[in-house]
Amino acid sequence: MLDIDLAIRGGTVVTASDTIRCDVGIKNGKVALLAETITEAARTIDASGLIVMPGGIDSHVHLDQPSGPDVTMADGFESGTRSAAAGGNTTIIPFAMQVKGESLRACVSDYHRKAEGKAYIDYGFHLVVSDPTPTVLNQELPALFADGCTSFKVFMTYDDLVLSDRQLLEVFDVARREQALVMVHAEGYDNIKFLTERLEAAGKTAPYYHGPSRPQVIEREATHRAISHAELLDVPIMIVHVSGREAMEQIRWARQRGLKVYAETCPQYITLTEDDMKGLNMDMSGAKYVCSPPPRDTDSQKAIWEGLKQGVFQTFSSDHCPFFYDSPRGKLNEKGRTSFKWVPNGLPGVETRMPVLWSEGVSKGRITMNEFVALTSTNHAKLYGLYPKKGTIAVGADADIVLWDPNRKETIRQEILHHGSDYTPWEGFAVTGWPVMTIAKGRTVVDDGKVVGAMGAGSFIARDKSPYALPAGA
Ligand code: DUC
Ligand code: ZN
Ligand code: ZN
Repeated sequence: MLDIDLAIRGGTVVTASDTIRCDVGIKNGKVALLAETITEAARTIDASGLIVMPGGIDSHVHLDQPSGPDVTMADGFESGTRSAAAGGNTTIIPFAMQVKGESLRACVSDYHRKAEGKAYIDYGFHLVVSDPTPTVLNQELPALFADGCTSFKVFMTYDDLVLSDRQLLEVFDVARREQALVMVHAEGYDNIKFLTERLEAAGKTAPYYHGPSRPQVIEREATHRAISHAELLDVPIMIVHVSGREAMEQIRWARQRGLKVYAETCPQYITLTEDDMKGLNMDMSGAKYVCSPPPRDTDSQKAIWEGLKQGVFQTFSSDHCPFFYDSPRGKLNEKGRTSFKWVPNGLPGVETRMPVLWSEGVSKGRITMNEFVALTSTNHAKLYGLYPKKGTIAVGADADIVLWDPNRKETIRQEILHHGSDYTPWEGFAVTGWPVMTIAKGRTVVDDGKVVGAMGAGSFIARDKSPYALPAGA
């Protein structure tokens, strides 16, 4: 006798590969039994009419990140994981961002302190390498990979983060040697700086001009450059937050050459356009939509959908990077009011990622339910060393599950969300399909919008080395 703690009964279980009518039995926080009917359990949840899916894994989230002297991030680990859980997620992977001149190890210890006892759901850390000193490259990175932070991000832009081509090669080389997965922010520093100065000289400083300061050609050039560096060293890379057709063409080209180039896109690139940054007649409200790369146009949205359907993208992440709008420490900081250049880049979206993709993708017939699970959960687990502990519903896996009502209609509004920001870019956006219960390690965290889980129940997950980070010629 198995002594099941919890049975989820009557639902349709959907994984990345299967759609099955069965009950799910949970014991000690893990899936213990899948059966046509489970009759005996200490507790039962009726999931009739609902879809039972692996909880979302959002592998691109920023929390409690240093954002310069004038700006504070709107979410730490408490509100960030609460909001994530309310949006159907059971794991997130935020970034531990090295500030230039700091030890990366000290930075990770600092993030452990920030997260300890605060999280409602499990979390890992990607590293951000902004200062690849010999100590970072030869000692700190290998030690941190061994501690379970098995992926890192590099930036090709931003004064405080940009790496030179030589530095990119140095860190790619370490990634290859250590089997770590590299995530690349592909936008070129000099190109953006050049256009920004031109725009400012012409008095074009409203938030709207954030878009023209970094057109697709800049993303395309950097994507190509990153791919070329990766080819030179035979190291797999993940191009994050791809915004449109031009970068996608580079990714397709790379794959045709046999290169291991993975790609991620985000809700902003299927639902927003650069016109959102105009706000109301070029007022500051366009700042709410300032993120990088910027949202493009409707043709780019069409391209991203092609990519989602054709497998160009492995992951659909939120790039949750939450700032306040109406705050002197947010989008409307004093300098931000003088130029788009000072408006912090990023949008809150960890809670709306899954409803937006379900509604626009599954409900509108563009992708299947199984593709939805792959894009929001399973592929994140596989790429980032969490599979099969997470990212699927199978015997032995963590009981990280979302119960989803495919027919529920909601209108996204700030007042129903659980994040720390004072706005959502999707205010008034109507969706069909909504998470009605989030279960993490067998415990209910969110029940119909109400947070019932315990702060601190989520823990740090040391991730395995990614099998997807093995060189093509290994
Ligand atoms: N890149 C991100 O990944 N998030 C927010 C800002 C940025 O440039
Ligand atoms: Zn980025
Ligand atoms: Zn990001």
